[in-house]
Amino acid sequence: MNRREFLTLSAITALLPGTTLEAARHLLQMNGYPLNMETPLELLTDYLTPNELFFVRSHWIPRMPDLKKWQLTVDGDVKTPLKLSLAELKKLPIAEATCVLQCAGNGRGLQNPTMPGVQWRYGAVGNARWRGVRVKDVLDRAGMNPSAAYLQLFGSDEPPVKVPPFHRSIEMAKAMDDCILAWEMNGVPLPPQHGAPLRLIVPGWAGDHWMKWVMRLSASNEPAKGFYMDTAYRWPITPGAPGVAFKPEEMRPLTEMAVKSNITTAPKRARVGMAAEIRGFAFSGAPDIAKVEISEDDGATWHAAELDTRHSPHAWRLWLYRWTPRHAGRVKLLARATDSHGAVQPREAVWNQSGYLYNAWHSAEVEVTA
Ligand SMILES: Nc1nc2c(c(=O)[nH]1)N[C@H]1C(S)=C(S)[C@@H](COP(=O)(O)O)O[C@H]1N2
Ligand SMILES: [Mo]
Repeated sequence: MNRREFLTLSAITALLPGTTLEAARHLLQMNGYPLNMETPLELLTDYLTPNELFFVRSHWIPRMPDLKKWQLTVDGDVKTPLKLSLAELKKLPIAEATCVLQCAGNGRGLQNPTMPGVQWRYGAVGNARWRGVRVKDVLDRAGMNPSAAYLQLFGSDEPPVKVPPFHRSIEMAKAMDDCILAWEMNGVPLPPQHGAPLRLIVPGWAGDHWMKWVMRLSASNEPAKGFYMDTAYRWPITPGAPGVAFKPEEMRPLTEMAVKSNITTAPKRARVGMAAEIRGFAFSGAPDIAKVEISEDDGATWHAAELDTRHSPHAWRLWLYRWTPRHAGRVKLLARATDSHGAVQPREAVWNQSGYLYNAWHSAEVEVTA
């Protein structure tokens, strides 16, 4: 660990009361500033990802609000603008959901050709239980005007001078449908690096929508503008050959995640006739995973894995494949998931110049001996 990495880890542990340097060291620091850390894939074996292992993606430096003075502002195209303290929010009906949070750029570092941006591999993803209130219950108190088709989201983090702020909006229909403003993550108060005191949960949608450190919601008849809406987080309307650069108008805002499975556990070596366990997780933008399959012949034939009993719409599904190798040699095991809408994980990911939503088949190589 170099001095800069050590200082960053010290800063994280200072932010996180009760977390040891040891725990923070499990995360892989991607760059010194701002804070971007992914989880090693082989540690993503729990149904609920422990908070201290959960990846962190922050564009700019968080400004911790004074909790005594903190209020959520609800304004814009509403009948009654509101300011709500955390205590007032907690009096509304409680909402809970177990959902996957994945950075849109997870897997960017695996794209070919390569592109700039944080070189995430597999671990900018986790699954957590989020607790808070429905956005709908908050907005209903303010009374939306019918023209309010978008909800603009403002966090308290600030960019350095001359770089764009992380301003975002989401469609009002999605906000009202199933979004949650959460103050709890896996049964404990939302940790500072994950957006305390309040963050947005957007089930099924990529992480860029999950605004952290929310301090203001503003109803509007138009989406937010600026770099993080008009240039970043866009997806080609019609896919093109690898390497092609799309113009912003040839792309639309990225919303739902793509169906994906990863292998977290596989032996390096196995014996012919001896059972081995292959494990992993699968998720999609669709509400649930229908099946996960394994191939040992480069996708010619597939065999169903067992899905774990724990599941919930928009949570990930752990799976287990009991594999008994039949022949000696080097075997490449492939995993692919199919979601509840019938979308099947593809051999190759859809090319886009920002490397979003990488979901090509994942493989594990095993040396089988007689
Ligand atoms: N205010 C604010 N919210 C934010 C971000 C940010 O930089 N600022 N990053 C977003 C992105 S791109 C992702 S992937 C998720 C990451 O959430 P996590 O750090 O809790 O894992 O937060 C989102 N919310
Ligand atoms: Mo992200």
